[in-house]
Amino acid sequence: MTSPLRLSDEVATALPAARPVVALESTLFVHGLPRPVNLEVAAEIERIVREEGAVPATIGVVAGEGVIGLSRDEIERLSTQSDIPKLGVRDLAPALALRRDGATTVASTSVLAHHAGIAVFATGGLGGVHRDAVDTFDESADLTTLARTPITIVSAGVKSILDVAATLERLESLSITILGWQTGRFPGFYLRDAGFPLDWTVEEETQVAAVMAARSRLDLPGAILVANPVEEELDQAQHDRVLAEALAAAQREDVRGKAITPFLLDQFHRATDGASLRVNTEIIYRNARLGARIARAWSER
Ligand code: PSU
Ligand code: MN
Repeated sequence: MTSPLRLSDEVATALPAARPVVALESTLFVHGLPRPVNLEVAAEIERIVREEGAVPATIGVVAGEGVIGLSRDEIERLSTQSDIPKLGVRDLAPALALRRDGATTVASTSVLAHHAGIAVFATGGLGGVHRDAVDTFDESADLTTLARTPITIVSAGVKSILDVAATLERLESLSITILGWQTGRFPGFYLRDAGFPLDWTVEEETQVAAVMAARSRLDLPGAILVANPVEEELDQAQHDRVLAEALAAAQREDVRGKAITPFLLDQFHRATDGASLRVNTEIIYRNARLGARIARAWSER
């Protein structure tokens, strides 16, 4: 059977040579960031990964091909076209079969990256349990997918738009390892501390690589989440006010399903006059840098 994936030349050369590769997701810049900065950010993430001595593999679906290492033109195609679908894991097979374009989420990017043999993935914030999940059952497929996908993912915790306490409970039930990067507190994306302690803290990239090796020796099925807090957080009072407004707007406009995360992020970007966008891009850049360093530690071990 032929592989459903297409690797960029750079990635195809790096992987068999065990050189460091960092997977990056496309939903982040296609649905999570406004135009035209999304395109700049997508390019800057790759530049940072390269600066740290690793190969970037931005992942998405183009004309029915799962692409591991989108070209500049393909990133532009996904970032500027309207109506690019947000593809979860359940959408991958139809998108490939029907030869569509699509952006991949944390969940579907993890699956494709792992399939290609990539060990480290850097993103912004993980999806999780939504605040009204008791009524809506809205829990991101990021969680259940990471429970069965052995990849190491660098993220600034989960977005504070979610029910963080419930998300942490689910991460525990699903046996997803969490390592606080130089912190003992779980970060809340826009905020450095979402208000919950962590059991494990790591100080160095080599420690993360050692945890990855131990996980692999035990043949555990799940992901390792490296929780990397942002340095300059959003003003707490502004955060709480904008969040309350954004949640009310979502309810008023009856936004549901996979539209809710992009909707709330967009509300934040508008209501904070760019402040949340600055924090958001900073988070992504920091995670890309750390992801590249972890990928290096992993390949040098
Ligand atoms: N974090 C961000 N921006 C994003 C997302 C996360 O900073 O755009 C995206 C990721 O692709 C994540 C998805 O997998 O939101 C979660 O969506 P949902 O809640 O519908 O599962
Ligand atoms: Mn959802």
